[in-house]
Amino acid sequence: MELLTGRIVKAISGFYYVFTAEQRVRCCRARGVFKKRGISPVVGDQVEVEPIGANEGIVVSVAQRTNQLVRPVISNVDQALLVFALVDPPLSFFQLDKMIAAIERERVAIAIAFTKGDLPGADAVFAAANAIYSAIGYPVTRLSVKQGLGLGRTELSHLLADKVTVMAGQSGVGKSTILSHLSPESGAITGAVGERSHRGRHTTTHVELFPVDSGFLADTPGFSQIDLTDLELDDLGPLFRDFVQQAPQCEFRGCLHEVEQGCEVRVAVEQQRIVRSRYTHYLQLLQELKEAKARRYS
Ligand SMILES: Nc1nc2c(ncn2[C@@H]2O[C@H](COP(=O)(O)OP(=O)(O)OP(=O)(O)O)[C@@H](O)[C@H]2O)c(=O)[nH]1
Ligand SMILES: [Mg+2]
Ligand SMILES: [Zn+2]
Repeated sequence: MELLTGRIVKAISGFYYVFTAEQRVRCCRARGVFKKRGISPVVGDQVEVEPIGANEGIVVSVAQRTNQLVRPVISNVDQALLVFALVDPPLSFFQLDKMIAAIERERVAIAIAFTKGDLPGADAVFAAANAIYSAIGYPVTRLSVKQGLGLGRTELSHLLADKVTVMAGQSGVGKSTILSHLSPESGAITGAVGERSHRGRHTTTHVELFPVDSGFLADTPGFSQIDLTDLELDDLGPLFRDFVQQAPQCEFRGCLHEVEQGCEVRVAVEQQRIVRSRYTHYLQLLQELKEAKARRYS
């Protein structure tokens, strides 16, 4: 029998929903041999399916993964789309820098979408944010789902083409709105309080990929609860890409960029090659790490 290639888009209680080359979803079981070998297919896996009838099948092989995230459980992630509202809720540059560090830690590429570009006050916030993050090298887009801004072929769609993208962002920033716009069949609920309340015990790890153009997009509730406190102190700096770019010398000597003599990061901040808010947020996160360690060992 002819095998079909596909990607697992949803996994619930031993059922794998595979979006196949036929451009539709088949509900599949996994071949028993996986369990014996300790392989458990996950969302994002590229698989081969032996079709059964029109809508079902058996997963017979799983391709080697390029990466695998733990929270949420998903493999082969090409990029994270950090979704932050410009206003309502007001943009927190600290939360953004924290999330960037957390995703850098997973070695997943980052793009940033600033939403609610139609609301009063959005212009100035976007100008400030765009100046900072574009300069560091992160792709930045400005969206307004209300005005249909930024969602066209050349903008967000372009960023998502051919990639597996997971969205991360706080509640109420417009993630589900983006998803329902790009994938009306996703049935994403917007404006409602997220996943947690209305589903069963699968909610915290539940993640689903939706086909958008030639790629896949996931709305991930769990991704927003980021915790960096298990990092070693000197592993924080390298997660700030601008520090590494502007002050590579600091990396060699394990500098924490606090009070050290000859710290190149601090020189770069003074010379405005590193944005001061990024440095301030780094120090704030470093402080959080120190306090967490103190608690752990006390
Ligand atoms: N003015 C304006 N409102 C928006 C825009 N995008 C989303 N909203 C509104 O913001 C609210 C929250 O949007 P959601 O898409 O549900 O937010 P979410 O990120 O999915 O939130 P959670 O599911 O709780 O994590 C809704 O009332 C949307 O209508 C936008 O571009 N402009
Ligand atoms: Mg939502
Ligand atoms: Zn330094």
